[in-house]
Amino acid sequence: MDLALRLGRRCAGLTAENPAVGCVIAHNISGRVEIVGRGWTQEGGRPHAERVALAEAGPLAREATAYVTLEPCSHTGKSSPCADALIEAGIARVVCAHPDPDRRVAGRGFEKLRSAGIAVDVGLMQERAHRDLGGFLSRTVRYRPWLQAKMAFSPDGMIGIEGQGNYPVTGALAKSRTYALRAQADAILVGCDTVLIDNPALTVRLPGLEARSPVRVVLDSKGRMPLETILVQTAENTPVWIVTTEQMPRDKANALKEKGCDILRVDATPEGHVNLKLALEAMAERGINTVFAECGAKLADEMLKAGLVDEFFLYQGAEQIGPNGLVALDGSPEKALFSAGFILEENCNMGQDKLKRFVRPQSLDALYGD
Ligand code: AOF
Ligand code: ZN
Repeated sequence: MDLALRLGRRCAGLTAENPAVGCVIAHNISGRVEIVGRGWTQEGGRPHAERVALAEAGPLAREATAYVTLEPCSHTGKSSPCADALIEAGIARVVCAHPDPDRRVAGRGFEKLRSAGIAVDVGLMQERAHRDLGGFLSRTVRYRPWLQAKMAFSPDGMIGIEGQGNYPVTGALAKSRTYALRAQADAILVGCDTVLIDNPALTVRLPGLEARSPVRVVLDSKGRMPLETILVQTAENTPVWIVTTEQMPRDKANALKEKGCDILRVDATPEGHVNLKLALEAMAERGINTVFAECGAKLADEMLKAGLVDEFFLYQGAEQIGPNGLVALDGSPEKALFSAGFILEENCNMGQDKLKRFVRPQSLDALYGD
């Protein structure tokens, strides 16, 4: 199952709206356990993991055990059910980490297998599967994506210097880690202020992973997004969605569409901002499971206050910025996170910098549904 989970992670960020599932088929050949098939959900979500593993195992799947990170599907969607494929291949036992809450499956996968005489065990390494499949579970159970937020702070609680654009709070290793996180998400999210100040590309610039840049989403309530930005200029290559409100003028929306951007309109808050919850729901409707938000001060504050952040990547640079710096989260991000109910889950050094990863246990619990 550990291997199946790792195989599943290979396609994180490539399968939405489908989950990134892993599958290992192991055969007991004269007392020696041998792996005869390995599979993971393919790019775009199909074929499913089980099909890939079964294809590799061929006739050796007969009497073998299949380890799958998610309940095999039982519905005829864009392909026939994986449960049927496992039965037809003669699998003797299925060990599964996590049930599938998708209404079309929801236990029927296990039922199908059991009524064909297959032994089914559920729950092995479930907690890890719960995290790995968090995005899919979140969209399926909560109708919104799993929201990861990222911010970089100096030791004195600043995120940059006014008027100095993209201020390098952290170094090269932190940047690589951010690229990797971008690659594993289904969408990157920023506020329009970040675009106006930094003019970012928001792509994955790691050797060999350039093609894994997910859709880039900008929250732009009033339609301030300039046409000359890198994002708009590259929208034909890597998609750009602009989430806005009725306040974006029609001609501005048309000009952005002409450049290849998609416009999603949602209701505004009484203050005239994009309603964040509705923005996330609109993204989920388009099949986005996991969102990686690269926050400026305003977006971080609003998202935390709305209780929408599930996981927080807090980068800490080595150098003080001093009294002229831009303060965010009152200059005490950890305090803000702890008081919002987050716990510290990972703490590592990246050269001179530190990365602390926080999660909200409440968010993980919510993925089980009612
Ligand atoms: C599996 N193995 O590798 C994945 C599964 O639209 P379809 O037909 O591809 O079905 C999508 C649903 O199938 C999805 O919502 C989830 O319930 C399940 N995904 N199931 O057996 C896999 N990716
Ligand atoms: Zn399937």
